[in-house]
Amino acid sequence: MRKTQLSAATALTLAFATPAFAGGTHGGGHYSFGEPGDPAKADRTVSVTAEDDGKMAFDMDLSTIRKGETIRFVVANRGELAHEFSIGDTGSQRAHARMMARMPDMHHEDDPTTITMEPGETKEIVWSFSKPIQGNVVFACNIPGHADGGMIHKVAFRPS
Ligand SMILES: [Cu+2]
Repeated sequence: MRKTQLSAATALTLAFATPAFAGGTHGGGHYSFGEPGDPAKADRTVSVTAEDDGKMAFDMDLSTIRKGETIRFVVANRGELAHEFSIGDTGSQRAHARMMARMPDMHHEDDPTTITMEPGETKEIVWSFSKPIQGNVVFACNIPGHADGGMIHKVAFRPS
C-alpha cells in the first residue's frame, strides 16, 4: 500500500514538474499585432458566439479595426465542443495552428492572446490594436480542424 502511494506521488510530481513539455505553452512577450488591453479603456465591446452545430463558426459583427482601438471581446461558447478564441494576424495564426497541430493539448494559461471556453462557458479578452498590422487581423480557433472547418474570422485593418 505504502509503495503504491509513493509511486502515485512520484507520478504527480513529474506531471507538475514538466507542464511546458507535456502540454505545450506559449511564452509571453512581443506581438506584431498589438498588446493586452486595459478593460477600463476599451473603445467598444464585440460579442462573439462560437458555434459547432453543423458548421464550425464564430458569429461576430466586426469587419474593420482601426489602429489604436482597444476592443473587449465577450466570447460565448454555444457549441458542444471546447473552443478557443485566439487573436492574431495572418502570420501569427499560421504559426499558432502549426504549433497546435504538433501539440493538440497545448495550454494557454500564460498566453494573453488566447482564451479557451468549455461548452456553455463565456469568457472575456481585451486587446489593444496598437501596432500596424500586415494583412488582416485574424481571429481563429486553433484546435486542430476547427479553423479549417470555418472557425476563423478575418477583419480588415485600417492603419490610421
Ligand atoms: Cu473550435
